[in-house]
Amino acid sequence: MTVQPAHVAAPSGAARTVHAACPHDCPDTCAIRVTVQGGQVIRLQGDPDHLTTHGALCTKVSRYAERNSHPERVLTPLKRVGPKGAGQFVPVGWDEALDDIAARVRAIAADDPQAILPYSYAGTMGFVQGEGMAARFFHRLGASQLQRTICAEAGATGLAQTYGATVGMHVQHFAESRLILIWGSNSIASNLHFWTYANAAKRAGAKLIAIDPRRTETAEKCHQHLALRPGTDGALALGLMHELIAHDWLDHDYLSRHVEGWPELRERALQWSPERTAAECGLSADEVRGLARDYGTTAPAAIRLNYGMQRVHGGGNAVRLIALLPCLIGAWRHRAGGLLLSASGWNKPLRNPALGRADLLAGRQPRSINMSTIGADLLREASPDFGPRIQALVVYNSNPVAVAPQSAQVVQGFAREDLFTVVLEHFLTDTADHADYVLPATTQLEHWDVHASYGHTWVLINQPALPPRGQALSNAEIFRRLAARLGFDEPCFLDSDETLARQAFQPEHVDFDELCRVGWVRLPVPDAPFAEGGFPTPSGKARACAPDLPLPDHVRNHECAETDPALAERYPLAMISPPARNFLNSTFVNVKSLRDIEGEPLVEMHAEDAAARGLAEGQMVRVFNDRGEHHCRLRVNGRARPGVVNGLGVWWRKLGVNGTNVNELTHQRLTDLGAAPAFYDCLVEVAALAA
Ligand SMILES: Nc1nc2c(c(=O)[nH]1)N[C@H]1C(S)=C(S)[C@@H](COP(=O)(O)OP(=O)(O)OC[C@H]3O[C@@H](n4cnc5c(=O)[nH]c(N)nc54)[C@H](O)[C@@H]3O)O[C@H]1N2
Ligand SMILES: Nc1nc2c(c(=O)[nH]1)N[C@H]1C(S)=C(S)[C@@H](COP(=O)(O)OP(=O)(O)OC[C@H]3O[C@@H](n4cnc5c(=O)[nH]c(N)nc54)[C@H](O)[C@@H]3O)O[C@H]1N2
Ligand code: SF4
Ligand SMILES: [Mo]
Repeated sequence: MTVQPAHVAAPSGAARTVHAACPHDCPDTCAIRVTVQGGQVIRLQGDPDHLTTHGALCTKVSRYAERNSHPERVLTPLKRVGPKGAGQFVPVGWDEALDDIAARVRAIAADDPQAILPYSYAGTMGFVQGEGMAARFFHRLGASQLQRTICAEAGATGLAQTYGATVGMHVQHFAESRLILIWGSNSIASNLHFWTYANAAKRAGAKLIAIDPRRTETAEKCHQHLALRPGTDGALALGLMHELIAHDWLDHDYLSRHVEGWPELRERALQWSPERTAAECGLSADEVRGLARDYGTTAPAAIRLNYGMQRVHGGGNAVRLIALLPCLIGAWRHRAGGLLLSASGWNKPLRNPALGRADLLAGRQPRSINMSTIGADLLREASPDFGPRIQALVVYNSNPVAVAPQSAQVVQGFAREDLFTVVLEHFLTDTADHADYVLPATTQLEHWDVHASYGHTWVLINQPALPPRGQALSNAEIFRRLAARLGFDEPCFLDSDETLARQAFQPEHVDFDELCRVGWVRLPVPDAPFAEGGFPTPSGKARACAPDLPLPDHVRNHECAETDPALAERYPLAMISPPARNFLNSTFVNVKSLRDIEGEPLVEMHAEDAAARGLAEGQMVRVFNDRGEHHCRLRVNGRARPGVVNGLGVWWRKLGVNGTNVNELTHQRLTDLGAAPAFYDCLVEVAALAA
């Protein structure tokens, strides 16, 4: 039996509740209940019956109805009338917009379909409105492929090299840990439901230690905070190993049976005395020793690693080193010991290739463009190694003009008059402002979807609660209509959104009817998955090194005093730009009640650094380097460590004082593994802004 969407099945006047899922790029992937009456959402709450959601949503998504009914929602297709980037549009009908887009796409594809590039990320993490019908469309077209690296690829690659897949502990078992290292994660802001479990462990007597350059709201609530220099996590992991070896806090049995390459790793770690480690990390040698003692002598010990620490040159190697720590002490033997960075590898094997239909490439192998270098790539001319110049972009579920590194180049690329850009959106974002056509997309309350999580082990359904506002269509429907206009006559282009939802997972693993009835299906993952080894590597062992895998090492930032002293002379401050708590990347920046909590774009600085520059709390400053200049308010609020400034992201450029955000300052150099951006590996200087 299929559960009907509320707006279809509800007798007029009666309240009805549907199962929904939070669509955002957040490890918590909450289960939601939406109650609708008379075409209005009357209640939107975390599902009390879903274990990890336990009835609670974050502040942002509690305001989802406000975002949905926002007066600035795009409700009709819009066609550009002003200059590129000016955000001047007139409403047009769907037929006119889609006919014109199809004609432009057809003309470019006739020459070389690789001149067309899809650009999407995790505005919704849903399988249907993400790479469902869209993937079919671009595969059939033979468009360029997109390397989706902007968030997690350094860490995911490092984790998979070590364990064989992006897998780890169950989030709920952190409640039973005795020691939790919260490493590169502001959990209260960006992993709230993990924090609930960490807090339960704390109440039961566990020790919590935050490893983060910034004194976050999470670090404040831990027993200890180690404010290391950005990009030195690999060194810290090696220094911890040194102490674990020196004091013989090792699980020799686990190491010998379940780890490949331990002798080589041991040799390398022995080069990292507490003093050397401390000097590299900007910590004291006693802090390094104390952390190692806690980690080596407390069981079960768990690490909640998160992506904040891998947005630097050496992010991939650092994840490899940290992921080996639980193997040294045998922490994996207990279900409340080990490490969690990502759980997505538990659901990946259960996904259904019938959803994206890579077979529609029919033997073609289009080039692949890295989304993190979109600024540079939009400006590249045709060449034998690059291929054709990018002539058309179709953007959905992403806001690259705000979120991609080195905005000056990104904006210059999007402003090309000869580039044909289509943006599927809810709002006129910085990216939509640069479109030739903006197409109104449905929201999570208005469409079907299926979700898996990178922070827990359930699959969730999202049933539509409301009819689409205005003329909005789902992403899948927009690509379906474009496919019809381009004459793609394979039957898969007729599949409805609900059919796509059914196809997302292999039916023998996820029973769709149960998914609709209950709201979620739990994946069969063992409680303590690596208690007896059994990593999903060829040997079943965790891998430090192997003939095909070099030993991990500490890799310094692209931009730091040791790597580039001349640059550090001019720009002595390291800038990190982690998320603001009440935004989700650049989503929600236009929701007034949330923007009011965040206030305005700001940069946090240590009191000594402010004094050295004659700067005071609350004044307006320019943050600058060779790439650009960003104006914002200075906060001397005790959250920044010396030598590091924190520019909280990711604001809309057009709401910035000088029409910029922090990405005006970041660069497009990539990480050691995974070809990801190094957002938090960035030198700047700060000065007063002349009145
Ligand atoms: N409220 C909110 N929640 C979010 C998001 C959001 O924008 N807002 N974004 C979502 C997305 S897309 C993601 S990927 C995740 C991101 O969430 P996380 O994976 O937790 O990553 P970040 O928030 O980037 O950074 C986490 C912490 O790492 C610290 N950090 C920065 N550089 C370093 C370093 O070199 N070493 C160490 N040890 N720490 C460092 C930062 O100060 C920050 O406090 O959160 C998701 N959840
Ligand atoms: N300086 C700096 N830059 C960063 C980061 C940082 O920490 N610092 N974080 C990076 C990270 S981790 C990430 S993941 C990226 C995130 O970058 P993006 O994935 O681009 O995320 P958002 O900025 O949230 O933009 C998502 C857009 O998708 C739209 N959207 C949502 N649902 C739908 C839908 O169903 N259909 C359509 N058509 N549109 C929809 C939303 O309205 C929103 O405008 O940013 C990166 N950029
Ligand atoms: S953003 Fe994260 S914490 Fe908030 S509702 Fe969504 S999944 Fe839950
Ligand atoms: Mo992300």
